[in-house]
Amino acid sequence: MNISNLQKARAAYQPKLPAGLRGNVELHEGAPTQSVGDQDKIREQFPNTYGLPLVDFVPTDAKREYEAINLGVILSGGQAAGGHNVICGLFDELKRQNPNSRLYGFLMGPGGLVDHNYVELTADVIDRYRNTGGFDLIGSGRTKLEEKEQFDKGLEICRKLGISAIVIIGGDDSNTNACVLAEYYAKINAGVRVIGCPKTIDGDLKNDQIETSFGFDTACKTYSELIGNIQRDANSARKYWHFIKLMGRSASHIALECALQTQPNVCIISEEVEQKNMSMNDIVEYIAGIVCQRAADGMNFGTVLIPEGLIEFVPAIKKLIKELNDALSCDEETEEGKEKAAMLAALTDEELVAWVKKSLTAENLATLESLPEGVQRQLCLDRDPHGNVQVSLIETEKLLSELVGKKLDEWKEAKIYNGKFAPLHHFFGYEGRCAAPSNFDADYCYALGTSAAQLVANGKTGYMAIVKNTTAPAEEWRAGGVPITMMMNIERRNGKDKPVIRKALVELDGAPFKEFAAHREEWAKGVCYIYPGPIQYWGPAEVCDAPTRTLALEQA
Ligand code: FBP
Repeated sequence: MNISNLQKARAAYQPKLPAGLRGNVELHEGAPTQSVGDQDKIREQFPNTYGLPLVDFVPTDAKREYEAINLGVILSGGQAAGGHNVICGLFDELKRQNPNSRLYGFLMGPGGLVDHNYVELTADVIDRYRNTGGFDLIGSGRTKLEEKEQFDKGLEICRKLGISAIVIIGGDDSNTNACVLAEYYAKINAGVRVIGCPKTIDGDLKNDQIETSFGFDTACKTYSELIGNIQRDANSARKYWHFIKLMGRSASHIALECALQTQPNVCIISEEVEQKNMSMNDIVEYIAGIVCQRAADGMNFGTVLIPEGLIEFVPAIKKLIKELNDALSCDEETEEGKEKAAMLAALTDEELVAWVKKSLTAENLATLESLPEGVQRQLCLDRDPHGNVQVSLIETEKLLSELVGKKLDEWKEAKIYNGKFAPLHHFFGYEGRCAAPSNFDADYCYALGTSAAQLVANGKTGYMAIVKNTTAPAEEWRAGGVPITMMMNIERRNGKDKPVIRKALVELDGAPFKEFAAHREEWAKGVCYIYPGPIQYWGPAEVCDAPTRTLALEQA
């Protein structure tokens, strides 16, 4: 196998395990739990997995015999650095407990369970993926495990392979589905337990029990390195404004963390835009104002960080998108819906744009027409498989710089501004999802995998593996499990009330945002850039093992 020197050296890295996960452990159970909201409804839908206690693992000298078991593992959704280490942790702990245990990987996400595509993960395979980024060991996918038929198909393959537990590594939706699957298997006494693991670079799967989702640390450090490099370039050439969009489907945690790591001139936080009911024009004027002020101080350069999900948080655009989704949706289970789908399919792009515009309210039409033509067309024409507007395809970084450019032209005419504005655009997303995991993610993920194996060995189902106290040295981290129902509430999704894990958006009264808000004016005016440099794997702990600023501020 062709591997880089770094990968070779990194393969030998032994992730640091918390004391509470080394060797034999004892499980301590807390009091019964409640869901975070809608307790009666959640209890009703999860009679077998509701109200379970929180559990902690503590080291013990007591000897314990473990039965050999077969376990299946699934990677679900977007890639996040450290996924392979979760699997390595699972594998090592399973084999430590009983060398006759076996680990199967379902291929290309949850679909692998339903379609019976799997591979046995043996030591020689596992060893090639230790401390590596990516999900290529078994692949990932976005099939949603929601239907009874899927659960039954999954059970067939579990029975065939003698699998008595499945670990699903995914984000909030995948873990919600893991809980539904756990409940179903418990209800029919299938003898298959289901455990989840908190993954997503977006950082929005966190709460009182989950300090952070894995992958966030590595992704933010990778983007921050790139932003730092760009800032140094900007400060050297002094002639470009860099508009940088950062991944994160909905919440702005990544943009906020990168701002804290690099101190850019501007960073927009979607949750603040929504709370202040800001229009696109408000955002544009805010950025243009900073460009203008810096120009007056002789600095025709700077950096602007933009979260990927921004435009869905601009209240007027949110309204417009809702109306667009309703106007273009076709319920193909009804005759009427089928006719509508056929009628829309027969229209040319031009006709479809005209049809959409005619069906909008005056207010939403005005919002649509305030946007550049290319974006208008994207909003009217690009649909995902569910018929929804594909907001993530909109190049918000270009949209904003174009609107800022126009505003500056107006201000130039009005003699308010007299600078040069040369924008450049970047989108950092896929660059960071599969980077070689930072020490934090490598250690955290290995501990999560070990913890998941312990939950299985202790007969738990409907739990997510957790590791807490993560701002302390890894030795002092505490591992355990949280019942997934504890994190649920009822939300309206696609017109239906559904039990889901609550998504964590940026809290405007939280310490990370407050820290950013306290400094942004100073960062806007000056050159306060920080250049974090690349992730380091060897060296002083404050360089190699430091958690994200978000985690440090939240846990302070
Ligand atoms: P998960 O929530 O599944 O971890 O994925 C997050 C994410 O990386 C988002 O940041 C991004 O918007 C999206 O996935 C991109 O999806 P895709 O990989 O399908 O292009």
